[in-house]
Amino acid sequence: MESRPAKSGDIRSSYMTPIPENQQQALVARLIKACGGAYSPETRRKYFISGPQWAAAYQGQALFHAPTRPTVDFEFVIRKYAEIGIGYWATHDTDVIPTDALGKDRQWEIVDRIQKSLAGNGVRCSMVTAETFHHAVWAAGPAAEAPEVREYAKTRVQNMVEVGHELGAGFTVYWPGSLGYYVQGAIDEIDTLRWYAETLNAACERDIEIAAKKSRPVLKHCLEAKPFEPQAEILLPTSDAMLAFIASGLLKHPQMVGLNPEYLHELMWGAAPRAALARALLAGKLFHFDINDGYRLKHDVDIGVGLVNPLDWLNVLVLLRSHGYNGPFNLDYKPPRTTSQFGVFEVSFATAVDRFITLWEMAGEAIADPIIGEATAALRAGGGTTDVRDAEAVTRANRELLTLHELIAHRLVQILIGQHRGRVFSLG
Ligand code: 3MF
Ligand code: MG
Ligand code: MG
Repeated sequence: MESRPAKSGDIRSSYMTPIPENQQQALVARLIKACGGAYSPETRRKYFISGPQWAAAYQGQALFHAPTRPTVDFEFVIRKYAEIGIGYWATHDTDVIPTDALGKDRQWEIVDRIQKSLAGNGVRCSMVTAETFHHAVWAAGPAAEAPEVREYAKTRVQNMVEVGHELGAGFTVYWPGSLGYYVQGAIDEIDTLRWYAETLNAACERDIEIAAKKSRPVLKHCLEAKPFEPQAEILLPTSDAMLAFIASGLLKHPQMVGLNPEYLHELMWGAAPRAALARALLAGKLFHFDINDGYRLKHDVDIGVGLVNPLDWLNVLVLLRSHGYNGPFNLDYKPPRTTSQFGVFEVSFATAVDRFITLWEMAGEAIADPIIGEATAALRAGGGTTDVRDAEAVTRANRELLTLHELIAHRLVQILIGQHRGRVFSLG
């Protein structure tokens, strides 16, 4: 490519001649190939990574943003996921079934088409979720005061349990996004939470019935918390709030209900996602995990995994690998508005999967690293002292060992940037 001369003294201002529209995809394809480090579709399929219908079909719209990409259907998304090597697919009911067709014959015709599309591409449905936040019927939330709204909510979650069994899913997720309020004092929090529990109870009971009929295991019912959006105040804003809700006595089948934490949803309120995940693991409730990235105390920016906080992500995966998490990693992010429809699959999903795999394998390296291993063992051995009632003696016994905390953190950065394998940087 012919370059125009750079402005003096600034190598970054060197720019190319315009690239005609019909050459842009080739440029993107050539540069993403030049990046290297891509895994084969066969390798990618070895991981329990799921691609949501809504993430791939996201058109770049938001409150202040018009769409930047065309609509795409599930046949297209499933085929593209298969080509990349994303072996699992997840969907909301209304991502694929129009609201007025839910529960009707038209729904089952669509489900049949989905089954054909999945089978034809060797992709499996891992998770289904009822959308209880977007349609006007949810204006006052899925557990509104009016009984007919709540009865309708029950039919929606029960219908999705049925669709999930039909599609062979193992998980169903609930993001009660609109369970909350904008203005103060109009709704009763306790009644609302009771009513929401009734909806989950209805879903679990229908699940038990269908699973018995179909000789399938019951689904894993996963609650997903988000601290802000779309309500101003949210009744179950964090994964911890949801753990308390599961244990509150309101659920008839609490053993069927666990969590689908989302990395960014925890980060958004200022939590350490790793600690939130640890608490879910301790409670035996880490069923499903939405993976993405973003910033603390900002809105739900849904950036691709590892693009903002790769070091934290490495540590998250060390935690999950060390403690045997074996559920799905669901790519719940939004390809940026600047990414074209071509880019969504060529760049956005392919690289999200590859960053995840790289970080997962790196986490294996961190777990096996002899330096981290020895440092951790030394910290756990302590210095040894005879009088454990003597604060000064206990402090002295550990004083030098505690430097290992920072040494371990340094080693993890070395692993992240490849220095543990001898990557060196010129001092120029
Ligand atoms: C919103 C979300 C949701 C949930 C989904 C349930 C649209 O911030 O994260 O994605 O994940 O509704 O799976
Ligand atoms: Mg989200
Ligand atoms: Mg999510």
